[in-house]
Amino acid sequence: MADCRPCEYVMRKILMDCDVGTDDAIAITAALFTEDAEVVAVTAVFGNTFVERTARNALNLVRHLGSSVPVAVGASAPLKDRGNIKPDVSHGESGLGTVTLPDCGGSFHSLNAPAAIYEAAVKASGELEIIATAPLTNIAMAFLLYPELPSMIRGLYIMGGAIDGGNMTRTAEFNTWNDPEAARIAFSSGAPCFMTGLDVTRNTILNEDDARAVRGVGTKAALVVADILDFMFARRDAGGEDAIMHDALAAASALCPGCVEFREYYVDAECEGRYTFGHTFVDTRGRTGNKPNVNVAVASSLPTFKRWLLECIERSARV
Ligand SMILES: [Ca+2]
Repeated sequence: MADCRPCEYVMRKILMDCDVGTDDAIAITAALFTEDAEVVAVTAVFGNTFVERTARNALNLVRHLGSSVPVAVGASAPLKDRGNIKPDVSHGESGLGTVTLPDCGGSFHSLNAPAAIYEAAVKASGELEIIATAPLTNIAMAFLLYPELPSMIRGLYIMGGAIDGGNMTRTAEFNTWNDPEAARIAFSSGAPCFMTGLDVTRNTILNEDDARAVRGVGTKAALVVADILDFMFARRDAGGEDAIMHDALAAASALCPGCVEFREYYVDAECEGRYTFGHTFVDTRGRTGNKPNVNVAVASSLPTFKRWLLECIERSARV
């Protein structure tokens, strides 16, 4: 007789490490409403603005969207503090541009971010996947504090770096520039790393039609995302960055099959260098002889990304 038990349906376990952050907020919102994934923890770090604000923004966001996921506060400065860190003005003073979320007044996780990451990994029994859309300080601290942690993680999906170019300097992307030592630790940790860098995120730009489709869904999640997009359009019109979905594409690289194509390369972060500080060296020609350690995003599908994001937003009306 055939075994008629239904296949066991296992939700993926996701931890979001972020510096909320306009595009972080979109990434978190999409992840919360992704069909087969459960966000088990959010950890905050400095980056787009001070960690006190990124953590409060993350907490207000998830509570506003009806999630009880714990939010842990993390690092306020990079591993090697050179005193050169300042907030990224392109996300506004609050980190969320002109978007104001209700103050939930809630409290943070009793553990700090590195301990919360370890706790989540233990609970997930080898199934934890981390989407890191900020400087990698929390992740690196967790790896340093808990040496077995990299082997307990199923995937570490990073928004950061680039094969070519930068947005902080000519050669460095913002997140990696903010803590290259942390990026180096993550890349060399042995955890399965997936790096979605500027090479592909820069092609992931939403427009007014996309914002209208999102807003039309009418839920809290839809309105948050649409309001953030409107802020980005105003920023673009004032000469700033366009509505580039850096962080949401990194989330999609984990959560939306077929959205991002990866190729394995050896990657390291420049921690010194007069002109190349914070650059991610990607050995595309195999000249170093080092074994590939990172899956690097080399192509992405904008239509697939847009469809996924809208599906997540639409699902927010059903949950
Ligand atoms: Ca971010």
